[in-house]
Amino acid sequence: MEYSKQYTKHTRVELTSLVAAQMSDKRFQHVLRVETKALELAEKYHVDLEKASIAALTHDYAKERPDEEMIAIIMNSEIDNEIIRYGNNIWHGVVGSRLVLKELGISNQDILNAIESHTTGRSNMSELEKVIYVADYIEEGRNFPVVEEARKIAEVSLDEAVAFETKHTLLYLINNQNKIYPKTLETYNAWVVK
Ligand code: DGI
Ligand code: FE
Ligand code: FE
Repeated sequence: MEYSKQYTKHTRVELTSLVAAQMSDKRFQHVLRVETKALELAEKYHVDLEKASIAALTHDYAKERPDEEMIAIIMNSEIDNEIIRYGNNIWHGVVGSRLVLKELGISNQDILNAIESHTTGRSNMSELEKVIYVADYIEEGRNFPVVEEARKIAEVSLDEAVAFETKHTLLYLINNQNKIYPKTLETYNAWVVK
């Protein structure tokens, strides 16, 4: 894909190299599959393809940063320190959006919000945020029990796909007695409760 230079000074190929340098090849392959799925959803639901590509490529940018560095970034930012109790799964989107701004110079707020909310969702997600949230869940490399059902729903309704993912993520977390981040509940209340 040819980028317009509105959202990043880099070409797509340059951006993929910058992302690849941040992570294992296994995770980078996941990122490329998220981009493929995000472009598919963006086309279907009329979301900007360039923003979808950039957000997908950068969504896990911070995932492999050392815990100590992530904690230091959180402590030195306006982010509520309460998040420190939750671990990398919850940190990497929130810290990632800041690092993508600072290190890659990507400043479009919709893209940064999509990175920030990609793990937990939030109540007021834009169409781009929904695309990234869902693409990350259903990319072709995923193979958990309900993923086929999630893929089918995503072909019909982006909002229903957000609801399905949110409900099943919460069920999974509860079954495993994992700590629930308040934003995950906010997303459940906004998107799943009738
Ligand atoms: O980074 P990825 O592995 O591609 O995927 P992700 O960022 O969507 O999710 C990372 C993990 O975070 C996933 O196993 C589900 C988990 N997660 C989502 N919401 C919560 C959560 N973990 C906890 N403890 N609490 C949550 O509220
Ligand atoms: Fe992630
Ligand atoms: Fe991911």
